[in-house]
Amino acid sequence: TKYTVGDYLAERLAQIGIRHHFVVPGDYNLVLLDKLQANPNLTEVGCANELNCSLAAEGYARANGVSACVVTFSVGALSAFNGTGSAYAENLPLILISGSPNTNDASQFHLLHHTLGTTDYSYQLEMAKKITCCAVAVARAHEAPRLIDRAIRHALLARKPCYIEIPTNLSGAECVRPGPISAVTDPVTSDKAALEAAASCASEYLSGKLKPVILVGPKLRRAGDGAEQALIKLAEAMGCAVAVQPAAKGMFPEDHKQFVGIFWGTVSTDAADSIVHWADALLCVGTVFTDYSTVGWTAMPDIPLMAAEMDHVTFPGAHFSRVRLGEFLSHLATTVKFNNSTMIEYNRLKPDPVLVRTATPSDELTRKEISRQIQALLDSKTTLFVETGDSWFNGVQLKLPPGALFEIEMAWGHIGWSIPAAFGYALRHPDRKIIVMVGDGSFQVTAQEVSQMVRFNLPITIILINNRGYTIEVEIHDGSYNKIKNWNYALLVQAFNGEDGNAKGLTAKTAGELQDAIKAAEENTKGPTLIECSIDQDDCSRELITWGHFVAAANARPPRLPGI
Ligand code: TPP
Repeated sequence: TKYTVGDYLAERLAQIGIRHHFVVPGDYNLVLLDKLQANPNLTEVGCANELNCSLAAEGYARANGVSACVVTFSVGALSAFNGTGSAYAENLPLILISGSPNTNDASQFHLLHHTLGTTDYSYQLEMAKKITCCAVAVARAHEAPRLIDRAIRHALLARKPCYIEIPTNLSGAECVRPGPISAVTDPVTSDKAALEAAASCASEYLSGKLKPVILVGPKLRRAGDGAEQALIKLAEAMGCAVAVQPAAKGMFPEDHKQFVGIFWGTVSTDAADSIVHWADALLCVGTVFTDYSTVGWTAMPDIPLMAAEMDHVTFPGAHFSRVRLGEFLSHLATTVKFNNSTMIEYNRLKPDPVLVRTATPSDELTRKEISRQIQALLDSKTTLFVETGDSWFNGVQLKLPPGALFEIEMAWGHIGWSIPAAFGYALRHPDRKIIVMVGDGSFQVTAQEVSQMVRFNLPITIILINNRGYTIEVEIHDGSYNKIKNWNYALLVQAFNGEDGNAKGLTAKTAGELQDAIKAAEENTKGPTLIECSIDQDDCSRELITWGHFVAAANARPPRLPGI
């Protein structure tokens, strides 16, 4: 049988470690889907719509390091651009693949379905260029190997999404077999001289300071190349305090004696902000400073920063390109001087652990009691997904036991992300105990994807916190638009069962009901369990309110007009 463009793409996806590809079919991609299906190493995963499909692939990339999302032209791809944007912002190599019109149609000036009704079919590629690190459109079958390899290699190296467009009449067209996969996957290593220079510059800079602190950001894990392990070695060699940005929670072990909490300005945990602001040198490792992570710019550190990034390091007064993060951290660990002054200070000012009151079973359910019960659920096999909303603040305050993982989409911040993302993640890590904390408003955006959790028998626990509306937005800027229609969420997820599913929907209005529901969720090993937790509309975290006020103030800065 002949070897085709579709076979080539399938083989490359399998070779880079993709085991599941997320799809929504459409006539422009059907032949391609057949080819992908024919590869024994790939399992096709259908999604309810392309937004969810792209977010499921986004979650799969978190678990697997790389993912693929296959959609049809325009009606599919334009929706999948949203999850692709997330992958860009969150530094995840998601390969977006779209079918496209027959190659004869453009030159014949045909009008086609699923298009804008003009005869220009390049717009989707042009749009994709803005939200991926490499966008290619195959126009002739013999170009496919070169273009597919180029897009995938760019994505893997940059840790960003890429885009591959394949016309409907080319997926089955004849094509050569792939060459060695190392040409696509081999990492770029550091420039030796730049690495040496960067490490000695860093040691020298740090030795001239009295109070160094390490601040960890979300790009640490995304960098791969052993950077997380290397950071622990470096931290131990330095002996200093290690604070973690909220989007990097779990990337430095929370039971490590040098962990000083989540640095999130005035809403930090364990007083991490007091030690970060006391520092006279801040080694920022893969950090991302946004209006959200700096609490409306109120917590932007005001000393010069040393930034170690995925492929370069920048210090006050120096810059080194092509220095890989893992290699840099490992190298620096061997040259740096021990200085634990910030740990000594931190141990003096560290707040005492807060005693959490256990509610009695008949007590009305509160946010604090929900957190207390979720805390008890976390173990070394847990991955906790926290959705945009008060779930961010409640999730960030939980203590992660060794081995527990934490997922948050703080840069893109798409409400509804957690449901499809947790689904995609669970397919790759069926052995992990996956818990999702999500608000009612967010859940309404992507609720359909619970039906895939049912279809694939995934025992995900969804803690849906129903506070009757968009509370986080109430704190930033209130209006009638923050009220939403209430649903019967427990009944809804059971509707997804159809005739053969194992989804359970439960409700909890008291502490005892939540305890029972969690027990039932643990017993339901064949499908998802959603627990609708009803709490008072005004029951939200102090952190959300404080953060919301500062973010609102940053949003409301008046325009600065030049020179008038
Ligand atoms: N649309 C998208 C796709 N993403 C967004 N982040 C927003 C709109 C703006 N937004 C941010 S949070 C939020 C909205 C609409 C409400 C979240 O409400 P809910 O999930 O109920 O969480 P709560 O704040 O009540 O904890």
